[in-house]
Formats: sequence, structure tokens, C-alpha cells
Amino acid sequence: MAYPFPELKYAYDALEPFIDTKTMETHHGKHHKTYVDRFNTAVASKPELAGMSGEDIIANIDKVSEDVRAAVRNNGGGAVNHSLYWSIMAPKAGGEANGPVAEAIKATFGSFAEFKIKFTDAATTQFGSGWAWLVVNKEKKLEIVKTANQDSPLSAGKKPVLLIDVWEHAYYLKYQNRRPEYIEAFYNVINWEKVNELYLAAK
Ligand code: MN3
Repeated sequence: MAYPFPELKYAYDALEPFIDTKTMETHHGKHHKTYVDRFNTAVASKPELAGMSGEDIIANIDKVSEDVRAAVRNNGGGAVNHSLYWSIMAPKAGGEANGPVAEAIKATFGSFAEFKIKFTDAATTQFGSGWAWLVVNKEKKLEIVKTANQDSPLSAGKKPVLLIDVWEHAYYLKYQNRRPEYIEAFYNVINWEKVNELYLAAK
């Protein structure tokens, strides 16, 4: 198995002015590339993991042999999380949710505005490096969770449909310490079409 380093479906400058070109270049071309390379190195010596997708490995992290588990958790998580993060963003996107996931958001949180408050709060209050997520949990309900470092809700049996990277490398070049401004900007680039696709698959 070799976990793929995905091409972006948009140019590095396509998410301007919300996510800046330099951040995209470094984040995708350097940070993500490094996670993918280190993940592939970590699993190369484990034939039992060959044929499993990166997502399956992260979902079954407890079964990964202990000598490589930390490397797989951190770098495999970094590989899988970033691939998903790029896919749920797009140029000329954002705004309020639409489609089936919008119905589920309304049913779960009361309104899109209430969801936005709660998701923003999770992203703002994740202490240090990590992610905030909208997931479909084991009861098939939407839930907002946050994780530290490169941990994924997949490891807890939850299916991500939306995620925001709140590591400083995701925003520091443009926003410095102003994480809330980056989070607010992120809502302008959410690819709700992809989020709907993930939601329907998770249900
Ligand atoms: Mn990142």
C-alpha cells in the first residue's frame, strides 16, 4: 500500500482572500506531503496493513502493532485528515449549508446559526494543535467534536463530514494569533456539495 498524496482540485491561490496562497503552498506542499511520506514509511514494514486504506488503518488504530502505532496515528492521521480537509473546501463556495446535511443540521442544532456558534466554539477552544469536526456518530446523528494533534474521530467509530484544521500552520502566516478570524473566514470556502456527499455516505 502507498497512501496517495492528493493533487488539489483548485489552485493554491483559489481560496484567496480567505485562505492565502503562501499558507496553501506550505500546508499542502510541505506539511501534508511530509505526513504522507512518513505514514508510508511507517506502514512499509507491516504487510498486515497492505491493502487497507489509510482511513481503515486510522479507524483500526488499536490493532496496529505497537512499534509503529504512534507514527501511524500521528502521520497517518495527518495524511488522512488533510486529504479530507482539502476536499471540503472550494473556491466560490461557502455560505449556509444546503441539501440533506442542512436538514440534519437544523434538526440537530435548531438552526444553521446555532450550529455555526457551536462549531466555531469547538474550533476556538481546542487548546493547542488539533481539529474541530462535524461527524456522524454511531447513532447516525450529527455531532460536533474536537481532537488534539492529528487524532481522527474515525478512531472512535465516527464518520467525519466537515473539519477545520486549527494547528497554527493552518492560519499563522495570514492571521498570526487571530484564530477566530481564520475560523470565520473558513465558512466562505466550505464545499457543501462535498459535505453532503460525505454525509449521505456516512448515513
Ligand atoms: Mn494542517
